Amino acid sequence: MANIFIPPRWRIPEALTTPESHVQNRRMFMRIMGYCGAGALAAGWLLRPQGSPDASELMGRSAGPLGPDCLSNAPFSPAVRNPGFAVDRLMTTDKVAARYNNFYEFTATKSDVWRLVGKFKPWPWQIEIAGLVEHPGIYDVEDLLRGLPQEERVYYFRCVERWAMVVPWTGVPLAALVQKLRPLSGARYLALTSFADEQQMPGLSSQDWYPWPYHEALTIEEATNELSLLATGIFGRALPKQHGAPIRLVCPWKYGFKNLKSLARIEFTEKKPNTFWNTLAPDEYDFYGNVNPFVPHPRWSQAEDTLIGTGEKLPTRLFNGYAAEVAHLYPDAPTTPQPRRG
Ligand SMILES: Nc1nc2c(c(=O)[nH]1)N[C@H]1C(S)=C(S)[C@@H](COP(=O)(O)O)O[C@H]1N2
Ligand SMILES: [Mo]
Repeated sequence: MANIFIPPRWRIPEALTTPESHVQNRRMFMRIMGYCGAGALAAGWLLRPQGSPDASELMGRSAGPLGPDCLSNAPFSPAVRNPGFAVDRLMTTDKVAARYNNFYEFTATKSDVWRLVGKFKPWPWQIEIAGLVEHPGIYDVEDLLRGLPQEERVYYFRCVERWAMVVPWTGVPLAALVQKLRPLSGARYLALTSFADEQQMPGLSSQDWYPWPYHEALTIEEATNELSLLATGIFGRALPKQHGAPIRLVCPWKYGFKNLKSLARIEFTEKKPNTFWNTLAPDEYDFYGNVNPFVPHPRWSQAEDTLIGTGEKLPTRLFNGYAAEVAHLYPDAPTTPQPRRG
């Protein structure tokens, strides 16, 4: 009993432990596809050469949210979907997701981000590793990710503004990178910083009241939770620029604002770092940013999600449906309705 080793789910393509809320969907997936079907699907992704035409090009369109201005390349490579991470909701389409974005470095208008990313050059790309870690330095993103396990996961994603989507991300578990970098014993947080260049990102100078560059942070326990992903792709191809090319954070139990895009720097710290939205409006956005239907935003209820694309309304779930994986990190999280503050 004492010595049973349960490997983290990102180490094994077939999950041994699947959260209750995902079990039914996974069974259904298996029933429909069978293992052979799932294998063939995966092989299809693997065999598709990088840079092959995407759907919009095949339809004879060169512009649009998945057109050449929006596409990026490195360091993505296609990976097999891990069926241990599934969502019991209909998938959002790639085009809907690619033209409804929050990326304030370009504009605060969600429907216009994809139109403004043409000058953004997310390659070649370097990431600085700093602070309390054995291997600080400035690395090419390919070198940083080399040897780490890549996989695809379908996650439910929910913005603090209440819109939500269901999308497949490709990436590496952040835990695997943290392990590779070897934090020192004093390290308690990861401070993450986005790329920022006024020449490439028109929103930086037009909204100069924001505390650029965009910055976020996680505790080490959050960063090494099996759900935390550094995504390099979405919908089986490299991240379009508007989704945070070439690499961005995805922590699906947290509101969208924690999911920092176009990652340029990671610092391991002992002290709790400041974060962009918490600095701007501490009463509205706390450090953790965990999805919780029982804690209203001061200006709106957080009890309901609206799926982009379909407009379907769904009850918001505690930790966005990922309580099985993360609830133990937050023993004090409210689980009954709280009065609105502010
Ligand atoms: N650098 C940066 N990262 C960011 C943001 C941003 O404005 N700048 N917006 C955040 C918010 S509020 C959300 S909801 C998600 C949106 O991700 P998506 O556009 O890929 O759906 O990105 C997050 N990451
Ligand atoms: Mo958001």
